[in-house]
Amino acid sequence: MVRQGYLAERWASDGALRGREPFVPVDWDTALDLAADALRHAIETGGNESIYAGSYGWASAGRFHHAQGQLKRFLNLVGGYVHSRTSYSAGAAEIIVPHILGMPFFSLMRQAPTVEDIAAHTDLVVCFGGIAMKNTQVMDGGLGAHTAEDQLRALANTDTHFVNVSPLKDDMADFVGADWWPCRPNSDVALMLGLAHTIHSENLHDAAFLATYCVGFERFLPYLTGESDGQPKDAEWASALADIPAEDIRVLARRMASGRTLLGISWSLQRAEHGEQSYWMITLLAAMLGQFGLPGGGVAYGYGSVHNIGFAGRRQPNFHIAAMDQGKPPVNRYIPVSRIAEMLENPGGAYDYNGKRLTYPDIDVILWAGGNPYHHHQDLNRLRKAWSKPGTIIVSEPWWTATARHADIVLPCSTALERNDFAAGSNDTYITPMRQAVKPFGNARSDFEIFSALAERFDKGDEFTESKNEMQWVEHLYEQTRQRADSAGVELPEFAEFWDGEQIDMREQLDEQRFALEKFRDDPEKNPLRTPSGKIELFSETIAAFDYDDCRGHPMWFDKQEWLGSERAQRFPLHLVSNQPKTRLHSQLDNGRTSRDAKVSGREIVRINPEDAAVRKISEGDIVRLFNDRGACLAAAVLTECIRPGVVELPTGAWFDPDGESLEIHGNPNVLTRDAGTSKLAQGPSAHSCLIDIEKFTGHLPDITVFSQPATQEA
Ligand SMILES: Nc1nc2c(c(=O)[nH]1)N[C@H]1C(S)=C(S)[C@@H](COP(=O)(O)OP(=O)(O)OC[C@H]3O[C@@H](n4cnc5c(=O)[nH]c(N)nc54)[C@H](O)[C@@H]3O)O[C@H]1N2
Ligand SMILES: Nc1nc2c(c(=O)[nH]1)N[C@H]1C(S)=C(S)[C@@H](COP(=O)(O)OP(=O)(O)OC[C@H]3O[C@@H](n4cnc5c(=O)[nH]c(N)nc54)[C@H](O)[C@@H]3O)O[C@H]1N2
Ligand SMILES: [Mo]
Repeated sequence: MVRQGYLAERWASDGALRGREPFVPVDWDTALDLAADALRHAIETGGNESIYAGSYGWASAGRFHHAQGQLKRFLNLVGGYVHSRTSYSAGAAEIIVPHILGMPFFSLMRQAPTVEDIAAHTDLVVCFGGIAMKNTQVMDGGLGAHTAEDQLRALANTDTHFVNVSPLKDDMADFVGADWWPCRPNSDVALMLGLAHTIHSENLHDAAFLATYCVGFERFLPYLTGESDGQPKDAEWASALADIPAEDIRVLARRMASGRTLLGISWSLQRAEHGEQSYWMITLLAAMLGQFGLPGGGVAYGYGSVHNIGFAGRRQPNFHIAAMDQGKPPVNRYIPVSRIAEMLENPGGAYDYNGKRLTYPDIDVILWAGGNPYHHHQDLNRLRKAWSKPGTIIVSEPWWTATARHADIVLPCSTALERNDFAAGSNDTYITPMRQAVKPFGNARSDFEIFSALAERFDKGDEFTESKNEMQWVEHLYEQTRQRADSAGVELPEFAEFWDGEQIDMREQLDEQRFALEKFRDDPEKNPLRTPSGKIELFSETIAAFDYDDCRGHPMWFDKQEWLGSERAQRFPLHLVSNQPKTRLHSQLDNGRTSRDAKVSGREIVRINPEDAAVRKISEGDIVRLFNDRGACLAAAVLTECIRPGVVELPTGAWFDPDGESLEIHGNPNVLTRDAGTSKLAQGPSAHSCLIDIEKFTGHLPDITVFSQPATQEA
């Protein structure tokens, strides 16, 4: 499908008509020729730096048909593209963690204290952001067995006590029997500081641990005590910010210091303004307790955010599962992934990022495969405007998502069910054959076929395919994996046997790992961390030297633009939690039955405390309008005591369905969320800092349009 105006005028056409003009069906050769022409034009006029293919998104499991992998391999063969760094999931953590703990965030979190260790050793688990069961059914690359609930149930049957620090009670399963601390969203750092203050003032901290394994506690201390700024960060101070009684904070602090304590922190805390601070501060708090590297102690970073953190145990693959080689990127230009709207708005504009001063490229072509920016990005009305600027937008998608609707050239891609492949999660012990279940629908092609055909148009077809077809590639990647496994002492069956069989569990063949922080604790001289000091950096000279006003040399509380304690709350008095949806993965299959059955009057559900509903005369099932100065959307109200007053929850993933310019009618929270970097350090997304108001919707309720095919016009 090609947008009508684009077919007539190519890149000279009006980009503001994206998503508003009919599509014209064309054959594959025409579509691919148009796409190749647009790329060639971009390369000739602005160079490969004018092609953006950051192409963020989850797509589908499968080692070979990895959408971005296919796209990037193709573009690297024709001179490269501007790519994206870090993720929407953990953008802030990915940058701060290497500074303070000297390892990549994703390695750190895979070494979270195990459920078995917690059951055997831990007295108290304090989880900031809970352990939301809804999130544990998911793992990048696919999950072999969904065991998190059973594991957590087993843990709940021990003497371990749980505290759920979250605006939502059901971020912790009922069967866990946790104490619920309904803190104000985004106040966690203040709460952690309050806990730290009690621990320090009552001399309950582990001074030996701080001296041996950490640097910089003494540089942080004057801030904690208030010596440096006149404000002690004591329990009273924390209580006023977090809305948790000061006495509870003191009692919990003492309890934390009296036994084995594990602190959990979900990723959501860093998807917020100054999101870096929560990860730094929890590290500091745990360092004061001195239990890093002890079984069931320290911090579980991202516990419960996806399945395999903590629930994966110590037996994890010690070799890499093979993937299609993406080649060497000829262009080394990138943006922090969530800065896309800003990049499109402001070519040449300068910005700070992790100690660097960078400028935004001038983008002429966007090429997207395997993601849905009209799902994942914040402030979608802003994105929509910025999205009108490039000359050409090409999207490979199986479905008529809002992103496909906002493209010039839509390349219909097959789904995982229509292809042959194999799956293996990133630290899972399973490898699973994915045999084609049905033939591709209509004229759909796989990304491999699409990018092979594009590569041919640049005389790179054979280089792209290496003269292998789908099944040959699948076998090739599996065999490569088998060899790597073999070198690591894991025996996998030959391809034919694997392909005809069920999924394979390697667990029994894998050794129990000893985690990096355990080895560090055993011998910090021999096994230093890869930080400048070799120790845990409670003060970072590196970060301090960046001289950022929104991220200093040690963790601290920053006032925020957007939370219940800010001035803005007088205009928009409700904090919006736009968390991950229960009934789908992001926006995927929102058009499917499971997701649609969970909606009310065809709209996504917004949960609201009965107090907040009563003031606004909102009743159960009412259609309501959520709004702020960035946008507005409709949703169906459900009243619940599970959410603290002043907070509402509208999960992500309802397909963006704008009615004109001012109202989204389906319940997509990203027309409301804030599109700003966490800080100059990480420039991560900050969706979880968002204020809104709600009112009963009394207008005529428009029909959902996003699940039907957009208008087409014959050529
Ligand atoms: N407000 C708010 N926004 C958020 C978040 C939040 O907490 N709050 N969370 C953020 C996070 S953590 C994430 S990870 C993002 C997720 O954002 P995305 O990963 O972009 O969301 P998905 O819906 O998984 O998009 C994947 C798309 O790929 C398509 N697809 C599937 N298989 C294939 C394939 O084989 N080939 C091609 N070409 N396409 C395929 C699917 O149909 C779907 O449209 O959202 C972010 N957005
Ligand atoms: N079912 C399902 N599971 C998923 C996904 C999905 O789309 N669907 N997506 C997966 C992906 S890509 C990711 S990145 C992970 C994300 O994992 P998380 O980031 O952990 O997920 P969220 O659901 O955004 O947030 C978890 C909870 O944190 C709470 N929370 C929000 N803000 C605050 C705060 O300021 N303070 C405190 N204390 N709590 C807060 C919210 O109540 C929310 O329910 O989930 C993964 N799991
Ligand atoms: Mo994510």
